[in-house]
Amino acid sequence: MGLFSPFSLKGITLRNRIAVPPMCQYSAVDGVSNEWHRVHYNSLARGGAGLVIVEATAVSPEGRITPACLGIWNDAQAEKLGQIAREIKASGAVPGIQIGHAGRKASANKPWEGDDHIPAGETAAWETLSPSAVAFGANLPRLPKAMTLDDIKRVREDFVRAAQRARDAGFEWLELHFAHGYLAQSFFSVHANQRTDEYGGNAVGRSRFLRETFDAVREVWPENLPLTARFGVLEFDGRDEETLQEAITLTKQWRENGLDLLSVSMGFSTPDANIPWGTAFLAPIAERVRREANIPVTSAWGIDAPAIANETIEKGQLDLVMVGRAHLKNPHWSYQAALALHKTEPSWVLPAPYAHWLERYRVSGD
Ligand code: FNR
Ligand code: 536
Repeated sequence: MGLFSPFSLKGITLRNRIAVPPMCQYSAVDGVSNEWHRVHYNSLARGGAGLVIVEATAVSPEGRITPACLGIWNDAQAEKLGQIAREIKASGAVPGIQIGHAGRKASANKPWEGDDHIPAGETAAWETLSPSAVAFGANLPRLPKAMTLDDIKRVREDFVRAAQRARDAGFEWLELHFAHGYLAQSFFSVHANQRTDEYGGNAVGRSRFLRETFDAVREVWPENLPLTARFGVLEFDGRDEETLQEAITLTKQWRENGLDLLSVSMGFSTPDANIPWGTAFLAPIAERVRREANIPVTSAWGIDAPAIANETIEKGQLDLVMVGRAHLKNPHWSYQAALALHKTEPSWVLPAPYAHWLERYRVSGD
C-alpha cells in the first residue's frame, strides 16, 4: 500500500492516493467561475492527482470569504462549475468540491489586498454571521451578528441546496467546510460560541449545528458517492486534548450517520494559536482520529516531498494525502512523484495522449 495504490470509497475509485485540497483563487465575479478557474483546475487534474477538490464555494452570498470567492447558490454558478467538473473528469481525476460558509471571517479583502475585513459601511461589505457576537480579532475585527434560530435553519437549508446543485453539476466527491474558523467551526469552538441555547454550551450543544447540517446534506447527497468533511480537530491553543476528544466524539457520530472520510485540519478560531508548523506535522493527529473514530482520513499541511507523502500512506497515518501549495509550484507534481518513487511508465499516471509520447521518447533524467 503506497501513494500510487488506488483508493476506493463508496462507488468511486481514485487512480492514486494524491488529492489536491481546496485552494481559494479569489478570482470570481458574483460567485461565478471563469477562464482562470478552468485553466487552474484543468492543469491540476492533468498533472496526475487522483482527486481535485474545487476551492471553498459559498452556499450563500454572505457565506463568501471575499467578494471574489466562488458561490453555488444559483443556477448560473452551478452551470459553470459543471463544466469544470466535466473537465477534471476528462483528465482522469475525480471532481470534488468543498462547500462552506465563512461566518465571522466573511466580508474580507483578498489576501494580497490586505486580508482584513472590508470596513462595515463600505458598499462592498456585508453583515457577517456567527453563533455569537464575538469577533475573531487581529485582521478580522468586525463584530458578527449572533445567529437567530431562523438564521440557523436558513443556513442549513443553504447547505442542502448547494449540495443538490453540486450533485447535479456532476461533482462526485463532496467536502463540507467545517474547518478553519469559518461558520461551522465557530459553532464548535469555545472561542467563538458563547450561546446559552441548545446550539452552545457543552460539546453536545456546540456540535449540534455541525450534526444537523451534516444530516440534512446526507439526505440529498447520493449514497454511492463520498460525503466528506474538513474539520479542525484542535486549535493549538492549550486546550488541545479536550478539543480533540470532543472532535473524535463528533466524528464517530458523523460516521454512524454516513460520513465517509474526514479531512483532518486545524480550527483557526483564534489568532492566539501556537501552531507547530513543520513537515507533515498534522499526520500523527490525523492517524489518531483515524484509529479512535475508525474512519478513513486525509490531511494536508507541509507535505511536499513524494517520499514523505508516500510514508504517510505506508505507515497507515492517512488513507489519502492532500498536497496543496506544491501543486501550485508544479501542477505535474503527481506525475513527477510517480517517476521519483517508482521510475514507472508514464501511462501509469498520465492519459494516453501524453503518456504514449513520453514512453517512446524518454528524455534523460526521466
Ligand atoms: C488554502 N487552504 C484552503 N483550505 C480549505 O479548506 N479551503 C480552501 O478554499 C482553502 N483555500 C486555500 C487557498 C490557498 C491559496 C492556500 C495556500 C491554502 C488550505 C489548503 O487546502 C491546505 O490545507 C494548505 O495549503 C496546506 O497544505 P500544503 O499547501 O502545505 O500542501
Ligand atoms: C488557511 N487558509 C484557508 C482558507 C483560505 C486561505 C487560507 C480556507 O479554508 N478557505 C491557511 C493558513 C495558513 C497557510 C495556508 C493556508
